[in-house]
Amino acid sequence: MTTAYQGLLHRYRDRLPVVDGMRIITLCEGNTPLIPLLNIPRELGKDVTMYVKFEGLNPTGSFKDRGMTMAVTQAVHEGSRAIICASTGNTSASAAAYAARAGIRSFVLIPEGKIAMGKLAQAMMHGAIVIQIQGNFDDGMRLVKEVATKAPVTIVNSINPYRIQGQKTASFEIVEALGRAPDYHCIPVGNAGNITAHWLGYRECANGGALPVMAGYQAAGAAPFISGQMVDQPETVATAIRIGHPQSWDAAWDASRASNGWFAAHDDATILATQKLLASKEGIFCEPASAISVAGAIADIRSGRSRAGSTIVCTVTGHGLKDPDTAIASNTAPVLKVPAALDDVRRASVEPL
Ligand code: AN7
Repeated sequence: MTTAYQGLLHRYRDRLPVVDGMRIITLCEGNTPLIPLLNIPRELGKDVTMYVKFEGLNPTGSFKDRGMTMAVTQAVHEGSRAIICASTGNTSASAAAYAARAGIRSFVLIPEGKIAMGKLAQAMMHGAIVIQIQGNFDDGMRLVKEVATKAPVTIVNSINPYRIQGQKTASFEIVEALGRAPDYHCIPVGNAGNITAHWLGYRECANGGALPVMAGYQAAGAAPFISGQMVDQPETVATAIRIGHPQSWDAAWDASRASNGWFAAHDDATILATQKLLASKEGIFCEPASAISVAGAIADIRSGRSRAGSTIVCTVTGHGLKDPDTAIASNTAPVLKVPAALDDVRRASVEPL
C-alpha cells in the first residue's frame, strides 16, 4: 500500500459522495499549501495574520480540480461518455484534463477572445472539443444547459452538485492546517460556486467551533452581488470572473448572510496592482481574478472592517502562468536588451537612476 498522497477522493472519502466500486478519476489534486504572508501584513502595519491558500498549485493550475475530480468520477460512475461546460477558462482546462484521464470526451464553450492563453492551450492539449462562442460566459452557460437536455452529456459546471462537494474540501484543509477556522475567509466570486462550497465545507468541519466571516470580492465591471442584480455586459481584465449571471446566486447570498459576511468590488487597476504586489513582495504569482481576494482583504484591514488580531485566509484561485499576456502587459519596467558581451551586461546591470 502506497502512503503517497492520492488526491481528495481518497483523502476525504468518508465526507464525499464516494461509493464502493467507483473508478476514481484523480490527478492527486488538493493538499495545496496555506502560505503565510510576511511582507504585505508588515507593510500594512496592522495586527493581523494573513494566509494565502494557493489553489493555483493544483494539477491544472486552479481550484477547479477539486470539484472536477468528484464530478468526473461521478459522471463515469453513471456511465456518461462525455462532459460539457461553459467556461471563462479554468473550468474548461480542468474538465479537459479529467476527461482525458477518464478516457471520455469533453466539450467546452468559451467566450471568443476572452480567455487567457494558458487556459486555451490546456483545453486544446487535453483534447477537448473547443467551441468559441461569440458571446460571454453567461451565453455559454445558457447554451450548455440547452445542449444537455438534447444530448447525452454531463454538465460539469458548478451547477453540478458534485463540483460543490469536491470544492468544499479546501475548507477542510484550512481547518486542519490552522487547527480551527480562520476569522475571515476572503474569496473571489464569479459564478459563485466556490464561496458556496467553502461555506458548506466550513459548516461540515466546524465541530461546534466558530465559523469564518465570508468576504466575497468581485471585479467592479462584473459585480452583480454588489449591485444586487444581474449584469448583462460584464467587463474586467480578470477574465476568469467576467461573469454577470452567477449560477449559485442564492447559495452565495446564504453564505454571506449566515456568516455575517459581505461582498465588495474592486476595480481592474487595484486587481492588477495587487497581483503585482503578491508577486513582487511575497513570491506568489497568481492570475488577476485570484488577486482580488487579497485586494479585498487589504482594503478591509485598512478600513478596520476586519478586526485587529484576526486571522485571515485568502483563496488564491489560479496560477499566474495561466495568463502571461496580462502579466507582461501590466508591467511597465522594460526588459533590457543588450549584445551578448560582458561589458554590455555589466552596464545594463547597474540600477537605472
Ligand atoms: C481563477 O472557469 O467560472 O465564483 O468557467 O477561474 O466559483 O465561479 C472560473 C471562475 C475565481 C470564480 N478565480 O469562482 C470558469 C469559471 C478564478 C476562476 C473564479 C474563477 P466561482
